[in-house]
Amino acid sequence: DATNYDYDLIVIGGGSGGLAASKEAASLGKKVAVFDFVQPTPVGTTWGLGGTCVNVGCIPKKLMHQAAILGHSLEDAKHFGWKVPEDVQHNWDTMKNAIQDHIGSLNWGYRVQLRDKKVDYQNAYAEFIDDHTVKAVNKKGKEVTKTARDFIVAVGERPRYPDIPGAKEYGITSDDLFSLPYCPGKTLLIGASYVSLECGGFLHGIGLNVTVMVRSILLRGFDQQMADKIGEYMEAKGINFIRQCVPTKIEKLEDGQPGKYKVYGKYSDGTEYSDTFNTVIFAIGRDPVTKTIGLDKVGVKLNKSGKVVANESEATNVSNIYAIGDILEGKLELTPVAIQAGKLLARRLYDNSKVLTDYVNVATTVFTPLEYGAIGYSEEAAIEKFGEDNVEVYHTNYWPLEWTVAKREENVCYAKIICHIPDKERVVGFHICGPNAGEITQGYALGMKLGATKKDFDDTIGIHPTCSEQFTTLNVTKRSGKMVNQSG
Ligand code: FAD
Ligand code: NA7
Repeated sequence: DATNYDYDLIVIGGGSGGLAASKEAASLGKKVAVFDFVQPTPVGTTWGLGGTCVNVGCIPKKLMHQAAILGHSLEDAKHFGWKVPEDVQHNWDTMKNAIQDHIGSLNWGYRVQLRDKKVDYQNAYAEFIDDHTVKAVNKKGKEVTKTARDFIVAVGERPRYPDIPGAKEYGITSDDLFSLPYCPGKTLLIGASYVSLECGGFLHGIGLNVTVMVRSILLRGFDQQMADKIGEYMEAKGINFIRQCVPTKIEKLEDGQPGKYKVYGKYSDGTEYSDTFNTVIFAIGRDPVTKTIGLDKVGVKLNKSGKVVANESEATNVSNIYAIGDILEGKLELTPVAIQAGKLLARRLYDNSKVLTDYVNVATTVFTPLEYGAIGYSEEAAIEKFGEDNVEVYHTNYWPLEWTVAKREENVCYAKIICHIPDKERVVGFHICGPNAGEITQGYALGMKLGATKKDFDDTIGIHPTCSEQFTTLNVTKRSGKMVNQSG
């Protein structure tokens, strides 16, 4: 109990995972504190309670994606009889302010929830002094020392900067983009992570000139056929891709020259690249912020990249210190994963639960202009795991009904499932490129969690006319080499 300590539980980090864990522990009658503090970005951006997802992740990015979709829908609308003015324009400030207002209401909501649940929230940066004590410093430099029996570390990650001249002075990251006080204009995104492609997608969708600089492949770790489809679609829509190229230097230009910054790069064949941009965004990966919080003092094991090494119960090698969310080694970096881990960990700690977070078959969606939803194995990972002969891939192109009258591209949208033949053709991978991919994929995630086979998919009667029904009628195997083009 907490008699010898200030709290039963101190949670470091008030993001997706930390808030879920602290609220659950408090609901179970424990005395809980959560420390959350946002270190400003190099250009000074900062934000409120709730972590990455709410402030600089999922929420603003999905809303900006929606802004881009609406623009696209205006084009479609003409074909459906709407008279749309020719000079439709987007206003960055209107969008940004509306989204920031919504985020502000979410920040406030989290504070209220913590207060209602009697969680002691402190807007202060915490670090370990020993395995039962943290020191926390607030914005004004005021320091407090607090003790607890248990600790959950949920400090998340922050964007990485390359080690090149001008990077931190002139570049920004997704941490700055969503609250940028001016329209970014002609923009270069560096990196081919989902963050880069999503931001590039919506910036282009609201009418900006966008370039993406790719070092090697798109979306490392994701199914590469799907990644290439996303890239082809973005390129066809007018986004520039600079491939096999890395940045080497950014310079600020004198007024009067086009753009504000000159970016230099080097292609893999050694030739030089340069162009001018109004905004340069690094999206080259994120690093866990675990190295400056005293974990070394208490002996919590980190791997080379600073991720916390923990077991299937999210327990670290120090018996009263746990870790959840993006900082966990080898786990998925997604908000619902962090929330589930936080909630279930609190129940195991304070309610005798034995239920572990199931990190398998978690569905995810990349909100690029052509959305991409996925569950389970990529095709290459399935082949590596089960062997090519044991894997059957069923696939089809499709043309959403809504796209026909709108005269959008045929045979761009694509659906495939990957089946493990010796296990009754159990579906081990699910992939879709097309509109509303997130909404479609979520439902099938339940099927896969319950162990659905190809036959189960076939036995399911579709909803007509939808895109999702493609999955109930898949009959062409990739192995057959048959055409999968469809019209209407
Ligand atoms: P965070 O939410 O990052 O919370 C950590 C908190 O701890 C932060 O508030 C941080 O400031 C604070 N902190 C750090 N150190 C200290 C300290 N020493 N003391 C006190 N406080 C500290 N996921 C999805 O599921 N869907 C999406 O669509 C999606 N889109 C994304 C888009 C972008 C651009 C990004 C960057 C991420 C996106 N994610 C998405 C990932 C998602 O945001 C993360 O997986 C999730 O926020 C992880 O939660 P967490 O609790 O581990 O960490
Ligand atoms: P990732 O997945 O780590 O991707 C980082 C991207 O940035 C990737 O395309 C890298 O190219 C690229 N990169 C990395 N360093 C550089 C430099 N120095 N210059 C240019 N390009 C660079 O990003 P996230 O951290 O956002 O993703 C986190 C998780 O989300 C990840 O586990 C995924 O499974 C899902 P590369 O491919 O290495 O050549």
